[in-house]
Amino acid sequence: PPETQPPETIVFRSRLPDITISNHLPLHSYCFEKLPETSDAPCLIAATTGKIYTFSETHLLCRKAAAGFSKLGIGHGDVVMVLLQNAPEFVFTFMGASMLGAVTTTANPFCTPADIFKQIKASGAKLVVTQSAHVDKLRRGDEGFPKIGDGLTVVTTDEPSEDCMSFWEVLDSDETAVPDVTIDPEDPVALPFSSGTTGLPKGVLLTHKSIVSSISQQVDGENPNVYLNRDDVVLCVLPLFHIFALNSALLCSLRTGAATMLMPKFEIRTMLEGIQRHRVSVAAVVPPLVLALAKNQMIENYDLSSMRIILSGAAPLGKELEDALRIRVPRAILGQGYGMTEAGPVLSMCPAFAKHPTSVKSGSCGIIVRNAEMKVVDPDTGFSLGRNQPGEICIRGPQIMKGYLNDVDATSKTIDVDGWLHTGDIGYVDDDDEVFIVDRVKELIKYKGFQVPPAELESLLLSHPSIADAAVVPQEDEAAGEVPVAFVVPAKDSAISEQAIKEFIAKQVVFYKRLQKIYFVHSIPKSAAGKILRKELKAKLAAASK
Ligand code: 4UU
Repeated sequence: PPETQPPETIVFRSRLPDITISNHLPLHSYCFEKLPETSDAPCLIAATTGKIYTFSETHLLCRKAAAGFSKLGIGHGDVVMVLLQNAPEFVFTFMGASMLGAVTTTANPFCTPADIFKQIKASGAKLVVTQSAHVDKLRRGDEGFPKIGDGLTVVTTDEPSEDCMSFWEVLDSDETAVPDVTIDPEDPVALPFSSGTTGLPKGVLLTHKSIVSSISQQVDGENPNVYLNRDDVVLCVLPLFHIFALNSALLCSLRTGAATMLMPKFEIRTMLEGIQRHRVSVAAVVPPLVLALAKNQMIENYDLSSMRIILSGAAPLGKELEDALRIRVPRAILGQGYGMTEAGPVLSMCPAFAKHPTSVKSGSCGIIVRNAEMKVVDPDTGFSLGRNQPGEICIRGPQIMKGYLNDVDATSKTIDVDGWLHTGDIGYVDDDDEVFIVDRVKELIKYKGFQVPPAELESLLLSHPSIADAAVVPQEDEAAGEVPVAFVVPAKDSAISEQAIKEFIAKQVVFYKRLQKIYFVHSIPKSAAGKILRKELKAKLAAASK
């Protein structure tokens, strides 16, 4: 027998009691369950046009989208890609696909054609909903890329370009013609891409059950962790292609009868005007947005008295920033949520947002969601740790992903045999069941909350003939939180410059993945197994900045 028996697993749970979760329902039925009562209430507010859709109008347009997609051959198990900035059509597509038992894969419309190509291929998407400005990215003619009109249908929400269809044509369908489909709670409904703890972006299979569970953990029950109601207007300026806005802003609002104000991009003046005009009461933000709100003088000229909840997530929120915003918007409760795409996404949420709020410490990511279990393990031994001891955070519950698409290996490295999902985040649970994140052991870099997978940049760097070896790590940055920087070993006799490398990468990636700095070195530190020792490189950066 081994000398040291693994200690018993120490399980942490929510400070709030468990609830009943209706996760037998398909996502659209669950979200529109209270439709009879919410019918005439505003559901979607398109900030750019000022157009408002009520719940019944939204539901009708989702059904029309479903009927239209069905005519285009989309059915149970098929994949639809949305390549859109925040707009009502995003919602109609996502919910319409759900009604057919189809799956929506979301992508950033500003991604490069190569990124989009990879995602279409990996997900097997048959239909793309986008704007005409992005259609050229889908016309690459690469080997193996489906052609528009031949294996790939493209629908545009504005003027349709040649060989594309207009979204209004799709909506010009008979809503009663939506086919009757049987949806299993275990069927996937959303397929966001995430690099997880290591490697390249992978499709994350989120089922009806997982998303319904996650929404429910946030907003259902006698004392919801996040109390949203029909009087609320929720700011949705973060992109819906990322799980934070999709789940916590849009879907939680649909479920509770709150209105969602959709903004296609972040622009401080438009955002402040929108908050004032539509009396926004709840905002989902990332730390760089907190920074913009806290530091911009313009905020003084607007009436933000309607704001009651500001939920920050997707990256760590510094204490100074937290305090600075509290002074600016004193009446609103500022708190954090902690999420990860693979985790469904929410692991913990600020209890001060609850119907019966309880206090929360500064820097805390809130309390563990209800109906879930959390454990903290020593990253070296895997042994379970007690309170106040930092280790890798693991989560288990009905909300976590089913797995990565077509990647059994990556799935089994992330979700262990006992069903625990390993986050790659280092944190601890304190005496009051509050979660604190202190570090990240996974490779992932977060630029303003956006995912930057180092493996992707490393493989691009290695494709350059003048580069012998390379490693990409995060460097701390005041405005972005983290920026990607590279350690590069030039090839023998090469005199490649920092500028040349930066440009080489910049032309191949979306803006937030651009390398901000190159450090030339003689070798990259690696383990015996050949893994890059990122910790050493990060320590080098930290030492240099002192
Ligand atoms: C420190 O970022 C997200 C999801 C965030 C989210 C979702 C719903 C937040 C609140 C909410 O209500 O997903 P990903 O997959 O893009 O990135 C996941 C990683 C985490 O593993 C962690 O490293 O982003 C980091 N992260 C945070 N770090 C997420 N939230 C936090 C946080 N503090 N509050």
